[in-house]
Amino acid sequence: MKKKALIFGVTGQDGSYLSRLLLKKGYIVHGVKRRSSQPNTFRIDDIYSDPLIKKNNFYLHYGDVTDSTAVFSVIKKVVPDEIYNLAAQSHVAVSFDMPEYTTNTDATGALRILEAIVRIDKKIKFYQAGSSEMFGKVVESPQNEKTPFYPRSPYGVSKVYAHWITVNYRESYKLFASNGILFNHESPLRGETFVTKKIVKGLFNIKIKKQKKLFLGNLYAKRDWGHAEDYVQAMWKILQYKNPEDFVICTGRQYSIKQFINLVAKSLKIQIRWKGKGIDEKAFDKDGNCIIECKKKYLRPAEVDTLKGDCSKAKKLLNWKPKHDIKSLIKDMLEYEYKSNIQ
Ligand code: NAP
Ligand code: F7E
Repeated sequence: MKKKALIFGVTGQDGSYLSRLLLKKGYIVHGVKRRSSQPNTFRIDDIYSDPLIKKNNFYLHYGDVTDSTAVFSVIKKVVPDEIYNLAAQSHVAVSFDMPEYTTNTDATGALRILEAIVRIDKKIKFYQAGSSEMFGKVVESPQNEKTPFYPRSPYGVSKVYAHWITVNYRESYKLFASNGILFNHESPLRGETFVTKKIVKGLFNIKIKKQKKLFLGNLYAKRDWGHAEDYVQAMWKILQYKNPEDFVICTGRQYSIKQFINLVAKSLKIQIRWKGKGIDEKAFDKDGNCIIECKKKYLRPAEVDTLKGDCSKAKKLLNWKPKHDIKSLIKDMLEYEYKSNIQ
């Protein structure tokens, strides 16, 4: 019998990579998408036309994790072997503007799914998409599964709730419920308002003279950036492990936003010169045109200054390690921009 997976958040970056991975592994994949006034399935539309993917293995259902009835109904209808909860208002800056909605989706959303599992079938395995944002104002470096949480945003706080409610349901009801604590992971399919995609797309457009300038916020935050393709492998491995446990997934390398910009500019053969300090720092091209400027509106009320993970546990117990590094991530993201622009 083929395994059945149900993905909440199927239309997002990770949802699309995970769908493809599970279909390749022979799963029947069900995904939950939200109703929107325009189609929001651009990241998964090609799955239907992929000749390597057999028909009748991929199904979409309407739903929303803020709606208990919808959550319960879809789980009751599909009764999957595995549920991946990737659904989230995932933008940290937006979570300061919409704290209540973020909590309802990112924190209580996980609870709604767990409650439905308890009532429908306790054998359903559950993956919760945890985040390095839970470490926030880090108390040690690098961060591992034992590092205490210190979230710095409504998003981070919501993810901490989702983490602990997952642990609590695992311990209370003996569910196979696991948390992946994933550090930033990017791809060509990353949402356009996240910093890596904004930089790659912005500098590419500047190179081809489609755009004059890129506006950013804090250039000195450091992140441990991986590739989504590697990280969805880890999600799957976490649910195949013999016990339900929590795992940090990361690369163990960190770069600042400014270093990331410099790497992308180098790949595009744009020579840049930095001038000024703080919010007045700017980047100029070789002709003296200002191509990057900082704007206060992109600064956050509280920032996560530095994140760097230690995934020794995942390496040892899951035999997982990232295939991509920062250079191959940037290469992949730039190739996508190139292909999108020559079509
Ligand atoms: P993403 O691209 O923003 O995708 C989020 C998905 O959740 C989308 O399909 C979105 O639907 C859906 N969604 C939002 N609100 C929902 C709701 N109320 N009910 C049902 N679905 C809802 O995020 P991602 O980068 O793929 O990340 C996947 C998960 O991992 C998220 O939970 C995120 O918080 C977490 N995470 C991400 C990273 C990272 O670096 N990417 C790191 C750690 C953890 P629409 O398409 O309709 O908006
Ligand atoms: O910001 C700085 C910003 O929005 C990274 C989500 O997937 O990863 C992601 O959260 C850094 C921050 O990602 C801009 O201040 C500068 O320090 O790309 P980001 P994030 O906040 O780290 C975690 C692990 C998740 O779980 C989240 O769901 O870049 N930054 N200038 C900027 N950030 C943005 N977005 N836009 C700027 O213009």
